[in-house]
Parts: sequence; structure tokens; C-alpha cells
Amino acid sequence: MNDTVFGKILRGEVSADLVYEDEHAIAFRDISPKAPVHVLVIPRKAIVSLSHAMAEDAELLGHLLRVCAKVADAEGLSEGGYRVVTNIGEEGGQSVFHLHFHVLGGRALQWPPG
Ligand code: DGP
Repeated sequence: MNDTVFGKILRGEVSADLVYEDEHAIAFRDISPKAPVHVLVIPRKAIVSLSHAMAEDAELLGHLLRVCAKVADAEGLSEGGYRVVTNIGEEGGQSVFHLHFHVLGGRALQWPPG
């Protein structure tokens, strides 16, 4: 079983500052924010990373991106712009092995990332 701290948040065993939830996804504030707005959007389904998503997850992946945009809008980021990132594997900087999209904004973001 792919149990992670995000699994614990989904089960209510670890508390989180939830900003959105529906049947397939939840969104909550990152514990270590890298921007004034830093929200994580995760599926309820335990998928390890984008690399582990299957063809049958295509609709869910689209939904998660729509949730990212919805959260960004609710956080007031749509006009100024924002970034959506998913880290994959060790070299991609992934530390929690439950698929998640970072929604970052509220300041001018640099490119390329480090
Ligand atoms: P990544 O490095 O891409 O796997 O991002 C994992 C993010 O998860 C990282 O920015 C910190 C955040 N995080 C880790 N543990 C917790 C937690 O218990 N609660 C919350 N809200 N965020 C967490």
C-alpha cells in the first residue's frame, strides 16, 4: 500500500488547512510554503506520481488540473498569474510519493527552477 502523509491527510489522521474538496480531489495549504500562495492539489486515489498514472487516470488528471485553476482563481491568482508544478521522483524533487500538483503564486516566480 502506498501510504504517505497525504494518505493520512485524506483519512483525517493528520490535519491540514483544506481550501477545496470534491469527490475526486482535495486541496490544502503546503506546510512549508515557497510563495505567498502555495496549495497542493491531490487525488483521493493513491497514485505515486505522474509517471505512475495510467491511461484510465486521464480524466482524473484533467480534473486535477481544472481544480488547480479553480483554486488559483479562488486565491486571487488568475489575473497576475501563477505556476502549477508536479515533481516526479528523486531527481524531480519529489518527497511525498502521492501525486500532487503545487499551485504557487502571489509573487513573481523565477525561471528556470533550481
Ligand atoms: P514534493 O517535494 O513535490 O513531493 O512536495 C511535497 C510537499 O508536501 C512539500 O512542499 C511539503 C508538503 N508537505 C509535506 N508534509 C506535509 C504535511 O504534513 N502537511 C502539509 N500541509 N504539507 C506537507
